Amino acid sequence: MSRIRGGRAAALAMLTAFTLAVSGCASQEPAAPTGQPAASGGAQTIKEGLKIAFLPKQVNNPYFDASDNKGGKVAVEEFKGVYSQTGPSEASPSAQVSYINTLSQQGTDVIVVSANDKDAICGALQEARTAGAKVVTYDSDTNPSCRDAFINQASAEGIAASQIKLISEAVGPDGGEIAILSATANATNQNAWIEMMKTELAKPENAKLKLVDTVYGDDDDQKSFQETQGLLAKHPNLKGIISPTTVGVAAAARYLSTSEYKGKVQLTGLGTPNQMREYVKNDTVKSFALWNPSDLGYLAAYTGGALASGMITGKEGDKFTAGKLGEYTVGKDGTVLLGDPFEFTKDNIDDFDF
Ligand code: RAM
Repeated sequence: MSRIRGGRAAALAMLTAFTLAVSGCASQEPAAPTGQPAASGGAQTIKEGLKIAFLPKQVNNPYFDASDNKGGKVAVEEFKGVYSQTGPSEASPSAQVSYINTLSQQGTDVIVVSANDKDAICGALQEARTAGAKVVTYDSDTNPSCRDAFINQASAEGIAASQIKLISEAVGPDGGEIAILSATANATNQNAWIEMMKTELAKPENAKLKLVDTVYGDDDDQKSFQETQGLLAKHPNLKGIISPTTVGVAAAARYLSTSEYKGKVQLTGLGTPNQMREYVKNDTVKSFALWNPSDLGYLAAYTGGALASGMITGKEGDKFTAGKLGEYTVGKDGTVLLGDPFEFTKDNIDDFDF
């Protein structure tokens, strides 16, 4: 967990700290030249010309713009592949199936996907793999049997501990009722984080916080806004809301900022600095967290390139170099861990632009 807080640190130190925080398990040694594998068997470099397609939960979400169009694209260009992003405009469970089928028919070498549902897209992904594609999940995993590797932004335990710590600090020592505003009800990442938050809340140090409701805004701005309104009407004693989705936390902040609850009901979650800046500055939100989404997309692209080039197979212990991020080792169940979440406050938010 990043303990780094802004305020006294100079902007440069903060950016360096953030880079280190999001690099997590990357080694501190200088990165090998682009596309060079770590010492292991198999191919030595990422093949040129690989078709690598990103399929986010939804397009037009600033979080996925950063992960895909800022991170993934840069990586694919570094190893001279062909980058694309495609996907549904709404984050619903089966909306991604037809996109997977099309990508497979187009002979895509690597499909990089954030799953709206861990099972609903499995059949389509298996067909794509049979047709020769490698599948990398990032952000939100599928069932592990349906993909070659999963790029995890941060551990579920780390994310949950950070979210509970932030709401606990915001609400204060008396604690009280809290609620969660999530994304879609089937999202693998959200459900893992919610389960871990319940585990955190069961710890004695969090005994004064009581989770009274969990609602779903479906990563839709309007629905998230209305669900926030509904929560406040239904729970007059609510002291805090956690929204571990960039869409949800921005919509909840917008609602709170002009309501009678501003400053009385606390809000934290996982947000992008550009979407949350206004609400941190006007004191609707004290702090929130996230990782660097463009590093997540960058790492996912390099992992896909290494898989499609035969440099790794996705088994535990496989090592590869992800360009500027350095060396990574595949962990249990084909998971590659990016790093720790980072906390944003009024003191450091202007150091970031994504
Ligand atoms: C939203 C999505 C995504 C999640 C981020 C924090 O953009 O729900 O899956 O990781 O928020």
